[in-house]
Amino acid sequence: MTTTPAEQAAMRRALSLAATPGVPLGPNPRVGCVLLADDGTEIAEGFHRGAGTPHAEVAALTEAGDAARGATAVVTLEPCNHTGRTGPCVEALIAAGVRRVVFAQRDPNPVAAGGAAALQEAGIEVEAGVMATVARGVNRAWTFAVEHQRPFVTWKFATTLDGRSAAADGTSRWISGTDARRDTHTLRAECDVLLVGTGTVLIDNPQFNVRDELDQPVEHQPLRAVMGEREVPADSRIFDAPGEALRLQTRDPAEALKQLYAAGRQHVWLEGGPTLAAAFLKAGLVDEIYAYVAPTFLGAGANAVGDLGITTINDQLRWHLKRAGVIGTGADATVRLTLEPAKAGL
Ligand code: AOF
Ligand code: ZN
Repeated sequence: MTTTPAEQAAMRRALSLAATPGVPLGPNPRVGCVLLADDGTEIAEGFHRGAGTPHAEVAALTEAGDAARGATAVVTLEPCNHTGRTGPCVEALIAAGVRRVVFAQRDPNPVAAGGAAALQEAGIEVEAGVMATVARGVNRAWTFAVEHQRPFVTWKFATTLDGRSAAADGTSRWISGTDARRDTHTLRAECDVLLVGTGTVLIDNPQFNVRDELDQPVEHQPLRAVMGEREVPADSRIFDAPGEALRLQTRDPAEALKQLYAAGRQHVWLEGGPTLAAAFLKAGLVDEIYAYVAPTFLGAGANAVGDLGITTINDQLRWHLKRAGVIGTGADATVRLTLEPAKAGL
C-alpha cells in the first residue's frame, strides 16, 4: 500500500512542525507528528521541543486523547523503540490504539531503532520512507553525526584574492565585509560547537560567539571549544563571552571530534587558523566549507590553510563547488563559496 494525498499533506505539515525555529535545544533530532482520522482530517499534531521533553508522537497522542484510537500517525522519524530520557513511542502508539503509522526517515540511532518492526508485530500497518530525503535534510547534522559517530564539520574561512587570511603583522580581522560577517553569524548559530585552535586565541583573542544584527550576543550560544596543546591565558576573551567554553588538550582532529561527540555535540563550526584547518583537511574531517573571498590583496601574510604536504599538482585536494554567491554590495561585496567533498557524504 502507498500513501494517500491526505497522508502526504500531513507529512508536509509534520516536516514543517519538525523544523519549528528555535527547537530543539540540545542533542535530539527535530521531529514532527500529525494524527489523522480515517477520513483524512487532522486530529492532533505535535513536535519535539528538546532533550527530556516528550517525543513528537507522544506530544500528538497527548493532544488527541481518546481520539487517537484507530488513527493514522504521520511522523518524520521512525518511532523509537527504546526507553531513553522518555519512554518508547512504539508502546505509546500501540497503547493509544493507532491503526497505521506512516514515517519518513528510518531512525539511524541504533539504540532507538527497530520501531517499524515492533509496530508491525503489534499488528499496526507501517509505511516507511515517505519524503525521507527531506526529513534527513531537517536533521542533516544529527543524521550525519549518528551515522558517522562524530560531529559534522563545517569549515569557514575568509581569504583575500591571493589566498591570505592574515596580514604580515598577524592581524586578520575584517578581511570580509560587514554583510559577510553578519552572514557568518547566522550560519554559526546553526552549529552547536564553534571550534578554534590555540593559535587563533593567542593571536586574535576573539570572543567567538554568535551575535545578532545589533551585534549583541544571542541568547543560546553554541559551545566554544579551543583545541591544541599550547597554553592560552585564562583571561582570553573566548572564556568570558556569554555561554559555555571548553579546552580540548589535543592537536588531533579525530580526538577532538570524539570528545565533542561524547559531549553530545553534532555540528562543529571550524574557524581558524591555518594549522588547524590543514590538520582537519589532511585527516579528511571537513564535510563542508564556506569560503568568503574578498576582492583584496595582501601579497604577504599567513595563508588561509597551512602546509598540506602536497608537492605536485596531481595531489591537490579538489572540492565540489555547490554554490557561489555575492554577499553585500559595493566596497562591502564578498564572494561566498559553498563547497562539499568531491564525493559528498550527504
Ligand atoms: C527525540 N524526539 O520526537 C523522537 C525521537 O532518550 P531520548 O528521549 O533523548 O531519545 C532520543 C532518541 O529517540 C533519538 O535519538 C531518536 O532516535 C529517537 N526519536 N527523539 O528526541 C522525538 N521521535
Ligand atoms: Zn520516541
